[in-house]
Amino acid sequence: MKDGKSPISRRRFLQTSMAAAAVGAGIQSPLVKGLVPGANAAGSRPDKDITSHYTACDMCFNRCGMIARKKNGVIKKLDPNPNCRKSRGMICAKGNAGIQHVYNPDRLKHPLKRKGKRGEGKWERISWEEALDHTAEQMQKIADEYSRCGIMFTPGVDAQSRFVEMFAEVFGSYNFTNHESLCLLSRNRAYLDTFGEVPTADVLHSRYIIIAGSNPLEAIMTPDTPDLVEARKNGCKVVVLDPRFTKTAALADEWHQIKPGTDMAFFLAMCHEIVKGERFCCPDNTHGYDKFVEHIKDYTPEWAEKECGIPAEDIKRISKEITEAAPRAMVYPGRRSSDYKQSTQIRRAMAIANVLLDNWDRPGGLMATREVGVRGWDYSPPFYPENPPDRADADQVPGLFSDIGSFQLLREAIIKQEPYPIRGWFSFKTNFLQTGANRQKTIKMLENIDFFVNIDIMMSDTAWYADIVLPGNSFLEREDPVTALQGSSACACAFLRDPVIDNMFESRPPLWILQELAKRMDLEEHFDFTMDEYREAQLRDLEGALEIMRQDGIYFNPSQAYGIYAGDPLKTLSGVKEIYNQRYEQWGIEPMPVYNPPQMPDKDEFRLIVGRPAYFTQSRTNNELLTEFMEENTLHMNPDAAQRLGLEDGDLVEVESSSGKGRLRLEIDGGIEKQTVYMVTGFGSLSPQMSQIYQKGASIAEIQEDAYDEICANMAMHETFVNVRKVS
Ligand SMILES: Nc1nc2c(c(=O)[nH]1)N[C@H]1C(S)=C(S)[C@@H](COP(=O)(O)OP(=O)(O)OC[C@H]3O[C@@H](n4cnc5c(=O)[nH]c(N)nc54)[C@H](O)[C@@H]3O)O[C@H]1N2
Ligand SMILES: Nc1nc2c(c(=O)[nH]1)N[C@H]1C(S)=C(S)[C@@H](COP(=O)(O)OP(=O)(O)OC[C@H]3O[C@@H](n4cnc5c(=O)[nH]c(N)nc54)[C@H](O)[C@@H]3O)O[C@H]1N2
Ligand code: SF4
Ligand SMILES: [Mo]
Repeated sequence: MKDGKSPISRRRFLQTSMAAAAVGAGIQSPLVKGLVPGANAAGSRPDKDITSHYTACDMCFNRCGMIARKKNGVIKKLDPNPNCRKSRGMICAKGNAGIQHVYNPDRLKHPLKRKGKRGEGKWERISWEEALDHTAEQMQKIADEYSRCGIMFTPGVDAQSRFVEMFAEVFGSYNFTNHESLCLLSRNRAYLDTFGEVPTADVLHSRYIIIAGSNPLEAIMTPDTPDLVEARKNGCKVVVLDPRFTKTAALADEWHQIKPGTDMAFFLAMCHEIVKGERFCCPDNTHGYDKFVEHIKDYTPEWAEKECGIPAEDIKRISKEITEAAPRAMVYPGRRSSDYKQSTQIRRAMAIANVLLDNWDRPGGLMATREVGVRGWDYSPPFYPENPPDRADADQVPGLFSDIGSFQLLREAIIKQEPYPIRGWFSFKTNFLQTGANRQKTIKMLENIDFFVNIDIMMSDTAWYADIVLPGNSFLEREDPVTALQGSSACACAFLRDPVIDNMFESRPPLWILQELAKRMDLEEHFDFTMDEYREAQLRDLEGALEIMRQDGIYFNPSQAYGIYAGDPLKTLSGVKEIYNQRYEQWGIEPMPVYNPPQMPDKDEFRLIVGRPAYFTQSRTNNELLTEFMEENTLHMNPDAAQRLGLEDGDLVEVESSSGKGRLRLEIDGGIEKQTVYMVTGFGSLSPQMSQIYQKGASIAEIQEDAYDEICANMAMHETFVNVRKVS
C-alpha cells in the first residue's frame, strides 16, 4: 500500500472474478470447492500464514457470504462462503473487487472541514475531536433555532443504518429517508396493497417466469440470479419484456422489445386472457374479482398490441402457457421500480396477474416472509412537544410510506422551506448527487442547508459538497450487529461481521460516531450499549445461533417456507388478496389499475432509461479493479436513430434534458428501442478525488428530470426526455 497501489494484481483479480462469475452460474459447481478448500474453510489453507475470516460482502445490498484470506495483516483475497445458501456459494466480480474497496488509494483518511465555498474543494484536516464537537454544536444549534425536525437524516444500505435511524428518532427528527424512495417503494406499495406484504420470488422452483422491468442477470440479486440460470436448465420457461436486449433477455426463451412505460397494457391484457380462459377461478380468497372481470373487459390483447408493441397472438399464447404452468409460475416482482409516474399502478397490474396465477405462498411462486428470529433493540425515544406535527413531506401523495417518505419531496420542502425549515443534513453512505435525479436541484437544495455532515469511505460527489466529511470504515474493518436476511426458498438466515483488519487510517464505524455525538448532545443514555450487548438482545430468541455463525459464517433458520398463511387472513384491509384496493378507494385514486398511455418523447427526442451492468453497484464505480471492465460510460442508441441523426459509433455527443446535460461517447446498440437511449450510472464525477471516474463520461443524475410516482413519490427516472447532438 505504500506506493498507493492495491496489494492484488489486476490480472489475478480478473482470473478469480471470472471463476467466481462462473460459480454464479451453477449452484453446486465444483469451482466453489476449487476456490474454497474444505466445507468449513476457516483455517484450512495450505499456507499456514494465511488466516481465514468469515464475513459478508457489502459491495451491494445482497450481502453474500464471504471468506476473507489474510496474510501478514493484509487481505489477499475474498472467496465465497460455500455455507451461504442465499448466495449459492457465489461471489460476483464486484464482491471480488471488495479488496480494492478497502485498499483504495482514494479512501478518506481523516476528518475534513470545508474551508472555501461548497464544491470548491478547499479542505482542512481536523481531528476527530474537533469534527465531532463541531458537528454536535451545529446540529444542536439548528435544533434550538428551528426544531429538531430541522435536520434530515439519510443513511444508505448498511448493517449499521438502523443506528442512524435510532439516532434520528432519539435526536427527534421525523425527516428520515433513505435509498428506498429512489429504488423500490412503488413495487413495495403495489405488493403490500395486493398481498399485505412484499414477497420474495421462488425462482428456483418455478416453471414459467415473466420478467418485466428487471434484469437479474446483470442487476445481481441473490439467490435469484443463480436460481434463474438453474431454473432455466431445469426447463423453466423465461420470457423477458425489456426495451433493451439485456443479458437476461439473452438467457430467456423469449425476449419482447416492449415500448417503455406500457407494461400495464401487457399485463391487463394477460389478465383478460387468464380470466377468459376460466382455467383459474379465485373469487373466494380475493377482494373485487367480479369488479375486475368487468374492469378488464376491453383490455384485449388486440388493444394491448397497439400500446405495448407486442403482437396480440404472443400475448394470448404467453397467457395460456403461463396459466398452464401455474401455480408454479410468476410475474417476477423485480426490485427497482423507480421508473414511471405510474409505477405503483404498473406494478399493481403485475401483482394482480400473480393473484390470478394463484401462486401466493406456494412453491415456484411468491413467497411470504419467513421467520428468521432476529429481534430488535428496545429503546424509548424522548418526546419533543415543541416539534412540528409531522414529516415535512407528509400528505403530498396518498400512499407515502410514513417511515421513509421521499427524498424528492423532502428536497422540495427544503428548497421551499415549507411547511417548516429544514436547515441541516446528516448523511451516511448515500450519494444523492449521483443517484438522485436532477443533480442541480440537489445542489440548489444545499443553498438552504446551513450544516451538512457526510460519512463516506471516499470523497464522493455528495461528500464533496459537505461541510464536514467523516471517514467511515469498510465492511472488512467492521464489527456489525446481526443482520437477518430472506432469500426465497434458499433461506431465512442471519450473519454478523467481525473485523478482518483494523480500521485503516483514521476511519471509524458508524456506531462509534453516533455514540460520540450522543455524548455531546445529552443523548448518551439512549446509546449506552456495546455491540456485544446489542447482538445478545438481537439473538435472545435464537439460542446457539451465535456459535453457529462463528462456525459456519451464517445461521439458517429452518423455518416454514410455504403455506405460511395456511388459511389465515392476509395483512390487507380485507384479509384477502386485494384485486380491488379499498384503501385506494378511500384515498380517491383508482382502486384497480387503469391504463393511461405514458408521456412520449417528441419526434426528435429520446427517453433516457437506466439499468445496471453486472460490474458496478449504483454510483460505486471508483474501483480500479472494476473500471477495468468499463472505463467510462457511453450513450446507447439504436442504429436507425443514430443514422437519422448522422451519428457514428464513438462520436462524442451532448445529451440534454430540461434539467441538465452531459457529454459522452456514443455506442451503437442494435438491441435498444428506437426512441430510447441508455447510459450507466456513476460517471462524470464532480469530485476530483474520485480518480477513476473524474472527467470520465457523463453523470446521468445531472440529466435526469425530477419526476416521481403519483401514489408513493418513489423516484421516476424514465420520465426524462433528451436531445442528442454531435459535439464537433
Ligand atoms: N441514475 C440512476 N440513479 C439511481 C439508480 C440507477 O440505476 N440510476 N438506482 C437507484 C437505486 S435502485 C438505488 S438503491 C439508489 C442507491 O443510492 P445510493 O445509496 O445513494 O447509492 P450508492 O451509489 O450505493 O452510494 C453509496 C455511497 O456510500 C459510499 N460507501 C460505500 N461503502 C461505504 C462504507 O462502508 N461506509 C461508508 N460510510 N460509505 C460507504 C460510497 O462511496 C457511495 O458514495 O440509487 C438510485 N438512483
Ligand atoms: N450489478 C449490480 N447489481 C445490482 C445493483 C447494481 O447497482 N449493480 N443494484 C442492486 C439494487 S439496489 C437494485 S434495486 C437491483 C435492481 O435490479 P432490477 O430491478 O433488475 O433493475 P435494473 O437493472 O434497473 O433493470 C431494469 C430493467 O428494466 C428495463 N426497462 C426500462 N424501462 C422499462 C419498461 O418500461 N418496461 C420494461 N419491461 N422494462 C424496462 C431496463 O432496460 C433494465 O434492463 O439490482 C441490485 N443488484
Ligand atoms: S452480489 Fe456481488 S457485490 Fe453483491 S453482495 Fe453478492 S458478491 Fe457482493
Ligand atoms: Mo436499489
